[in-house]
Amino acid sequence: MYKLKSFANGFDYIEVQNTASSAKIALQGAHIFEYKREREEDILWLSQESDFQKTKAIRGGVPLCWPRFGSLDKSLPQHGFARTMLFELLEVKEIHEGKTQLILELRDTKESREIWNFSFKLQMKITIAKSLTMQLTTTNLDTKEMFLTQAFHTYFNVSDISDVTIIGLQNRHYFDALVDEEFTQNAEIRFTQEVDRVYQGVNAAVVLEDKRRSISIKSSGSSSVVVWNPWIEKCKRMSGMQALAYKEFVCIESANAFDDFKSLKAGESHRLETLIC
Ligand code: TA6
Repeated sequence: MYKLKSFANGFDYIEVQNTASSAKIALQGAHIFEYKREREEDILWLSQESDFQKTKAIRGGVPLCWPRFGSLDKSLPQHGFARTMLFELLEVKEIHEGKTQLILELRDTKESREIWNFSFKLQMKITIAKSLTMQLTTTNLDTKEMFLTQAFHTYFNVSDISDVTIIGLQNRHYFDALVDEEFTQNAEIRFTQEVDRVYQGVNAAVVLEDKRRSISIKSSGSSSVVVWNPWIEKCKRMSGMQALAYKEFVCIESANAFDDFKSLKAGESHRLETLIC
């Protein structure tokens, strides 16, 4: 079952409910801001200060970083513009009683071409079941080559950040954005300070171990993963976050970031896919 709904301010979203799970997806940014499995806490964290204002990115859920991850390209907003643009809902398919698939699409507009002069098609396919599958396919409809970095900037709900371990990134090289230096990850990741890292050469599932559950994040079309928690001081400076919000989430972001960028010739496509289960 699914319903098209709007908040009082006209912010449109789709509510999905099936026998295995439920979800809410904003048309703006094709932004999944709720995903729950039957009889479980929300898998995704959503800030209590999220006010669902048009053209303002939702804090939490799965913001789409596209056509850039990060802020290296000063001609574009941090993490690109897709997360604040209105996608078109093309299709909702109830595959079976426990699996619902949605397809949303964004095409270039006069506004987008003013800040990023490309014709493109961006399609987000979301499968809501006892697992969550996200497929983001970029097609270069322009005549010139397209440089692309991107990420599913997923905020995972955790019992308490100090109870969290991230497994599967051992021995991977990473860029530490806090000190602009490269390191190698030795042990499993625990949190005792701000962490903002881009891991490269990732080709296996990453596991989020929390006190109450274990979540696997497996990607294809990607070999980079971003791990972020703002910790105490940065959290106080973050927009749309309460001061203690850092305790409640960790971002594990399947990406094409930094060295894992993609370059699409005219007519070429690339799909970034992530399975969360
Ligand atoms: O993915 C980590 C990061 O790049 C952090 O440096 C922090 O800026 C975070 O994204 C949130 O960015 P946003 O633009 O959503 O406030």
